[in-house]
Amino acid sequence: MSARLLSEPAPVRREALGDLARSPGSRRPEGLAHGSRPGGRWRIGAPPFPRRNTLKLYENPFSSAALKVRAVIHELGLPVTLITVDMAKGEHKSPDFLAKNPNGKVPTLVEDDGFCVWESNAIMCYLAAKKPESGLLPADARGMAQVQQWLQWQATTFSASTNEVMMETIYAKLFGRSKDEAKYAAGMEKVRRDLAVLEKTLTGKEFLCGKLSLADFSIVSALVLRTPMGVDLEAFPNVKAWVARLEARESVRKSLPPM
Ligand SMILES: N[C@@H](CCC(=O)N[C@@H](CS)C(=O)NCC(=O)O)C(=O)O
Repeated sequence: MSARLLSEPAPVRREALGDLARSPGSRRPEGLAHGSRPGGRWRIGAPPFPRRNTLKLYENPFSSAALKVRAVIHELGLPVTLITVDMAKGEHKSPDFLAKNPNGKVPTLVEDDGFCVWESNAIMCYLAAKKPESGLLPADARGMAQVQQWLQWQATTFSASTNEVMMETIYAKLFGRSKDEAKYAAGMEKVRRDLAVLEKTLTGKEFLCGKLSLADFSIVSALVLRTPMGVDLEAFPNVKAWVARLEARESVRKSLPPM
């Protein structure tokens, strides 16, 4: 968690992530201001930034769980300091980080008074609650239940399917092992099953809950990596259009991993 780690990502991550890795000299996506002082930090949010940020997101640019939180931060225009956790160096298992999140996972949100939240969906809810007028997490019981339904579906169902596929593509490459075709095929079958659920839900709708909500950011985050995962959306036109709609948003574009 230092300036060096952010400006010079560990070579193993750059190499292993192949076409997702940023080339030397390429810049953080537009909108992520590079902190001028050391500390491995990027500040995001609507300028002008307050002199002192109270929110810090410990994350990694290549984490899909962190991507959704970054997108929501941009969408809400909250000033947050991003701190890159170098997972290749095991920083997420350091005593200092485990004190913030005993799971040793990113993303993790920390406030100046020491308040911590982990689990990306919980972090998004916490951030959206700071700006209820955004409507990303409706306050009415039914609206909230529908958004929560999709957040739970993402955490229990879609993340499991997409993780199986990521393990045999992105992570297999990262760890230098060959793809297990049987596991990949089994994972893809589950991803297609889940895409069919999304396809049906999105019939005649712009967003999963009608209006843009946390549900959209949570679920689309895994599909941003569809190309390296080998996921084809041609058979799911509603999903394809919904992904394009979200990827066209500035908040999502600014959150993409460095290419
Ligand atoms: N359910 C968690 C998943 C977090 C997660 O698995 N993060 C990965 C990066 S995408 C991680 O930190 N992995 C490190 C590890 O499991 O040791 C969330 O949504 O925040």
